[in-house]
Parts: sequence; C-alpha cells; structure tokens
Amino acid sequence: MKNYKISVIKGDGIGPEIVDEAIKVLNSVSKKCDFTLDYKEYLMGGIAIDTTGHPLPQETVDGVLDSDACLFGSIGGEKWDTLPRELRPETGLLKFREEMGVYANLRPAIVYDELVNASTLKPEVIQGCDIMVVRELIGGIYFGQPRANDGFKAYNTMVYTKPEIIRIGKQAFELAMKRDKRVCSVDKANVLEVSQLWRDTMNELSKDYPEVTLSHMYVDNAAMQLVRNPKQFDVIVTGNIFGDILSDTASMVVGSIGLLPSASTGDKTAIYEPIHGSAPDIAGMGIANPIATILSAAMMLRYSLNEIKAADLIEDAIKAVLKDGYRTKDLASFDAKEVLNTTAMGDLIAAYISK
Ligand code: NAD
Ligand code: IPM
Ligand code: K
Ligand code: MN
Repeated sequence: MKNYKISVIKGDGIGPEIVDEAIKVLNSVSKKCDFTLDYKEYLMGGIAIDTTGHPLPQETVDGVLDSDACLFGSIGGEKWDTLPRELRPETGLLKFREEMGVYANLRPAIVYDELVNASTLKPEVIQGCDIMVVRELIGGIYFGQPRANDGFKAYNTMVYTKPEIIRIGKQAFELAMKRDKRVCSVDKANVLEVSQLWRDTMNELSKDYPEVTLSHMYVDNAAMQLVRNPKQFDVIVTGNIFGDILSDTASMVVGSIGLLPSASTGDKTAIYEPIHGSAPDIAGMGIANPIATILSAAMMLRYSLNEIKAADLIEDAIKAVLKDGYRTKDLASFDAKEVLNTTAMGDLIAAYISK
C-alpha cells in the first residue's frame, strides 16, 4: 500500500480548527482509496514564536523538505503584530515560501451550482464561473530590496527579473492549455516599469503558445471586472501583491473566503493552504468554514500525490453536502437547510466520502 509523508503546519487562530477537519477528511478518503498518510506536525507563525522564539524554526524547514507535501493552515494575530518585522509570523511565512521555492501560487475560484445563491452577487453574474488565479509568490514588492522604514521615510521595491516572469508565465499558459485557453495578465504597466517588463515578457512568451489567447488588464480595472463580469476570465496571471488582493476579491464571487484553496508549487515541497488568514475574530468559536482547507487537501492529493480519484471524491462530497443544504455560518443564507459548526461540517464531508 502506498504511504505518503505529510508535513502539517496548523499555525494560529482558526488554523488548528480547519486543519483538523482536513485531516479528518484525508483519513476518510485514504481508507477508501487504499493509501496511508503519515502526518508530522511542525510549528510556524505565532505559536512558533511563543514556543521557540522564532516564527520559522529550522526544524520546520527541514521537516517539510523531507515530506511529500505540506498541509498548511494559517498564521498571524494581533498578539504578534508589534514585534520587529523579522520576528513576525508573516515574515516566517514569506521566508518559508522562499525556502520551498514555491513561486507559483494557484488559487482556483470556482462557483459551485450548489452555492449560486450564496454569493452577494447575482446568480446570473456568477453561475458557471471558473477562474484560476496564478499568483507569483516569491518575488515582487514582498521581497524586493531595498526596503526600510526609519520612522520618517519608508519604502519597498517592486522588482521582477525576466526569468521570474517567464517561469510564472509558463505556468499560466500551460494551465490555460488544459482549460479554456485564455490568459489575462494583470499589471499596472501604465505607471510601473516593473509592469512594463512583465507585459512585454508575457507578450514574448505568448508566441510559444499560439493556441492561447493572451490579454492584458490594468489591476484597478481587473478588480472592477471581477465583480462586474467574473465569467470573462479563465486564467489570470499576476504578480505577488496584485494576486493577493485579486484572489480575496474572487473569493466573494464564489461566496466566501472560507471556500478558496490554494497550491503553492515550485522546485521543492509544495504547500497547500486556504487563501484566508487566521481569522482572529472567529478563532475558538468553532464556526470557521473548513472547506477551503479541505479543498486544499484535495489539491494536494491531485498535484503532489497523484491520487486523482481521492481528490475527486473529496470535491464530490463537498458538492453533495452543499447540495443537501448544509452550510457553515459564513454561507448561511435563505437556502441553507442547516448551519453547521466547523467540526460538524468536517464530520459530514468525511461521512459522505465513506458512505
Ligand atoms: P483573514 O483572512 O484571517 O480574515 C478576514 C475575514 O474573513 C474575517 O472576518 C474572518 O473571520 C473571515 N474568514 C477568514 N477565513 C474564514 C473561514 N475559514 N470561515 C469563515 N470566515 C473566515 O484576514 P485578516 O483578518 O486580514 O488577517 C488575520 C491574520 O491572518 C493576520 O495576522 C494576517 O496577517 C494573517 N493572514 C495569514 C494568512 C496565511 O497564513 N496564509 C493569509 C491571510 C492573512
Ligand atoms: C496570503 C496572505 C499572506 C500574503 C500574508 C499573511 C503574508 O495574505 O497568503 O494571501 O500576503 O501572501
Ligand atoms: K492560509
Ligand atoms: Mn492574502
């Protein structure tokens, strides 16, 4: 029987609550599909600061490198917001992504028919929407030098090199080839040099993909278009900060930020995490939606472990549960049959898989 080593980082806030549900569902599906998962837990973020004094212990990096894939919750919280920047949970996460070389962050935003009434947008605007946001994850303004804040003057640098743009662009075009063959590259080329290089490079690259239609959009317009007519998009490719913002926007097309999973892939171990954060405002209340994390686990099965049937089973179970009217609080609307807490939602999805 196949056995996979999974590194698990639960993190802070709702992190442990949602990751526990994903593990519950993974255990249910692995039984059904005849493979086993060996989990090892590692610390990161606030809990790592409290326990070890550092947001990203070396043991975590080594453990994840030694695993087949990493399942991640969320990190951060007010308690650590006043620490010097190098000691903050978010800095640990960025360093972690950099160490793993995960330059491509895939954030699918798919509107399930079952949830077409859950979005704050009109059903006819969103029904059938299926967007893949391809966000560059280890470059751009998050990592550019110089950066500083001396109390009077502060600055960051948005920088991309051509090879960095090419490698993320390739991911977007390759994905588009398996989808509707449309890539929309989002930038701010009307203002920024870095975006001009981004746009020129995407145009050059598109010559290698004659079947794919490339378009360009400024990021301000893209934010508006996502809400006006999300179905116009197939693959969106963009830099680190624009992708961060646009994917949170896309989540509200789908219905809730608690629904959007992600895969961060690159040269080493891939990381699978919901796009949302540690949600301090609801941590410990048992009301967080675990579906984004459970879908991230499904992406892990699909992309890192090649357990396609298991990934399909998870996604089908989620759709079935939603179709039967079960919702978490973030999705509670007039068509909800029953509003479940976090663990009950995980239990139900696991039960649908094993039945
Ligand atoms: P957030 O994504 O944590 O929360 C935003 C809002 O969405 C909150 O009202 C929250 O309750 C709600 N929400 C988020 N996930 C939910 C879920 N699964 N179910 C139901 N509701 C959900 O963003 P924020 O409040 O801006 O940030 C909180 C902390 O999380 C910060 O420290 C931030 O840096 C961190 N953060 C971490 C990650 C990560 O670990 N990758 C991502 C984003 C934010
Ligand atoms: C995300 C988060 C992170 C990011 C923060 C916490 C560093 O918002 O994963 O989307 O900006 O990448
Ligand atoms: K997260
Ligand atoms: Mn974000």
